[in-house]
Amino acid sequence: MPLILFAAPSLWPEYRDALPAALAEAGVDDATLVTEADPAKVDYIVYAPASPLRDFTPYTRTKAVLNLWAGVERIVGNATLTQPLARMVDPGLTEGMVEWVVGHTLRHHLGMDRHIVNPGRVWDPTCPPLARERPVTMLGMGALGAACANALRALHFPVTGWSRTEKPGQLHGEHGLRKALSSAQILIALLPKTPETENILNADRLALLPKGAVILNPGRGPLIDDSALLAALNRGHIGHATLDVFRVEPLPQDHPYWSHPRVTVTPHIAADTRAFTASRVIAENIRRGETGEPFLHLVDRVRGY
Ligand code: NDP
Ligand code: OXD
Repeated sequence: MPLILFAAPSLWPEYRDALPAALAEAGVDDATLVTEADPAKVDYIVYAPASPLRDFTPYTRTKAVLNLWAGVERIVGNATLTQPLARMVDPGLTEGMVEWVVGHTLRHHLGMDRHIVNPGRVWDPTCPPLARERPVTMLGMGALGAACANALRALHFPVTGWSRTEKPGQLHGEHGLRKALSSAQILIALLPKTPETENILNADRLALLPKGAVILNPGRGPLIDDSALLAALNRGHIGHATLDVFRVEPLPQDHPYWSHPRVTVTPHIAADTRAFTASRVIAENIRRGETGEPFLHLVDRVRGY
C-alpha cells in the first residue's frame, strides 16, 4: 500500500525513519512510504501545503490527504481535492506553541526588555503585577489556543477564551469578541485563516483594547489589518506586537514591521510539526482508514478549518 510524502526534501529523512516505525506500532504492516509513485496507485497522501502538488485529480484511489500542518488555508478550497482532508493535531506542535506563547507572554508581563537592554543603567525597582492581575484574551480555543490558555491559567493569568461556537466558560459572537477585547492586556490570536477571520483585528476592534495592550499573533498574518495595527502602535494605543506570521512570508525586507521599535518579528517558528510525534498521528489515521473507522481531525471544507 503506497503512501506518498509531498513535503520539502529536507523532511524526507525524518519521515523515512519515523513514519514506518509509527505505522508498525499502529499495526499497519503493508504500507510503503515513497516520494514518487503512479498517482493512480497511491492510497494516502501525506501533504505539506508548501509542496507543489495542486492537482489531486489523478489520485483516484487515494483514501485521504493527511496534512502535515495545523493550518489548511492553502488547500481547503482546492476544488480538485475530493478526498477527506485531515489536519495536523500533533502533541509536538502543541508543546512548541505553548512554549512560544508562554515565553512571549511572560516577556511582556514581566517587562523583561527594560532590564535586558538598559544602557542608562536605570535602577527602577518597580515590580510587575502578578499574573493573576494581568488579563489575557485568547482568540481561538482549538487544539492550540486551549492548550496555551491552560498553560497560562496554570500560571494564574485570568484567560478569557473566544471562539466561533458557544461553549461553557467561553465567549463567542460579536458581542463576546468586543467584551473579550475590552479586557485584554495581552491578546493572543490563535485563529485559523478563513474568510470570517481575515482582518478580524481591524481598526475598530483594535480600538477596543485597553491602552498599552500587547498583541501576540502566532495564528496567521491576515488575521490582522497591518495598516490599522501600525497606526495603533504609532499612536501608542497598542504597546507592542509580537508577530510570528505574515501575509507574505518571508516578511519582505522593506516591511515597516522590521524596523518598528514596538514590533517583534519571529519568522514563523512558533510551532513546528515534529516527525516523531506527527508520524503517530498520521499512522493512527491510516490505521483508521484501513479498518473503516472515522478519520481523526477532519477538516470541515465549508467552515474552512
Ligand atoms: P483548531 O481548528 O483546533 O482551532 C481553531 C479555533 O479557532 C477554534 O476554537 C475555532 O472555534 C476558532 N475559530 C475558527 N473560526 C472562527 C471564527 N470565525 N470566529 C471565532 N472563532 C473561530 O486550530 P488549531 O488550534 O490547531 O490551530 C490554530 C491556527 O494556528 C492554525 O489554523 C494555524 O493558522 C496556526 N498555527 C500557527 C503555527 C505557527 O508556527 N505560527 C503552527 C501551527 C498552527 P470553534 O472551537 O468554535 O470551532
Ligand atoms: C501550521 C504552521 O499550520 O506551521 O502547522 O503554521
